Amino acid sequence: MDGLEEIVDLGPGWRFDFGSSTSPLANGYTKITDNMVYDEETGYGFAEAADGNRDQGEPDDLRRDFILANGSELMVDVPDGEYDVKIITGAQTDSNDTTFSLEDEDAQGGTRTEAGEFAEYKDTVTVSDGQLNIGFTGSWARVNGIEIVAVEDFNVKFDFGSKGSPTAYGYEQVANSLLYDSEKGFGLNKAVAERDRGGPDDVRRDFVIDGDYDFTVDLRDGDYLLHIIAGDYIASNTSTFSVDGESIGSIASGSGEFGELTEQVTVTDGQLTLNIGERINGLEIYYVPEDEVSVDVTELEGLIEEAKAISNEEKTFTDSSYASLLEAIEAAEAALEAITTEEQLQVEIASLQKAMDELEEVPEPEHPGKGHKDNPGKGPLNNPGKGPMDNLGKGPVNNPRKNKN
Ligand SMILES: [Ca+2]
Ligand SMILES: [Ca+2]
Ligand SMILES: [Ca+2]
Repeated sequence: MDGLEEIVDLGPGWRFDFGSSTSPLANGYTKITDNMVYDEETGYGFAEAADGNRDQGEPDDLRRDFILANGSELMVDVPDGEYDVKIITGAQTDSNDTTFSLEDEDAQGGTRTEAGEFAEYKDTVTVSDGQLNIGFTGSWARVNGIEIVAVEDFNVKFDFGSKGSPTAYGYEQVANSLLYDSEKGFGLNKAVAERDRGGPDDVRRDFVIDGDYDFTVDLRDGDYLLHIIAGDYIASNTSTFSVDGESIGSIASGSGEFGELTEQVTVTDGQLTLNIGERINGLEIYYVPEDEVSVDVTELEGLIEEAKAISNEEKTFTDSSYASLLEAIEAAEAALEAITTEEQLQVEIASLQKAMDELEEVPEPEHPGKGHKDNPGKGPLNNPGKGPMDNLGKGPVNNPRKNKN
């Protein structure tokens, strides 16, 4: 890239462009050369210097240059967690094969590519020792680029349009004739029309269009934010969008205007299918990690168990005070799932404790005869063996273990 070009922020993660110290660096990437040995300060590099590098001039800054990595190991310090790893390998003027392994797992890849072909291998790996280790073998083992992105930072961007128009940097191209196949992992359900208006930018200038069509992308199950861009530089437009048969909204725009729509959706079968009416220019998909509760709720859990162990089978407490306790337990259990701050936790604990403290005992009957009428044999005083304290394991209210989620 030249000195005037703006550095593109490709998002969280590690993106390495392999090559020589003088070959061009792909925008948004970090250079790794063949003799860059790991050091703790940078947190990445080869275990030992690799076999050399080449620059074949084409097809782009990332893939034109590579290092020869047969027998080499790349080390990258990362926080423990799950990572998507993408290995980009190939050569503009030679056939190629590259095999790799992540964290000493089984070798993968190795598909032979011919001159000008490039392979992109993707896998997900768990790192639990603070360092991602990638080993390479193969008669050539060229490494052109590597991308490492935490699963919680997953995102993918699509630029729709004509095959010949430019694809926005950092986006995957979806040409109007690109049909879904499982190897690629995304595509349309049928060929549709396209237009390229030449402006205002690479995402918006071109789009695909049809009255009713699907765009499908393979995704891990989970929640995602969809950010859709639609419009036309020279015409007004109304696009409608739905997922799993349910509308997620529409974008209406005047001539030369572009609208955007952001919606959260849930993927449960490994695939998102977006049904589209009319134009779509761009689509960005961001994974939404499950909210991790950062508050320690152990104290509230303990109090809930304690509260649930209080039985009113023997009518020890007034109906109204016991009903209040049951309500408080229910509220506390719902709060366990929703609490995000220490302050909320203390409010919930105080509220449940109050309901426990305010349990009101039924006064002793004035005439013992009343007890007889009701079946004295089961009364708490007459038959302690069947009293509430000995019955803890049986009723649902008395068995906190079965109610824990
Ligand atoms: Ca490791
Ligand atoms: Ca490269
Ligand atoms: Ca586009």
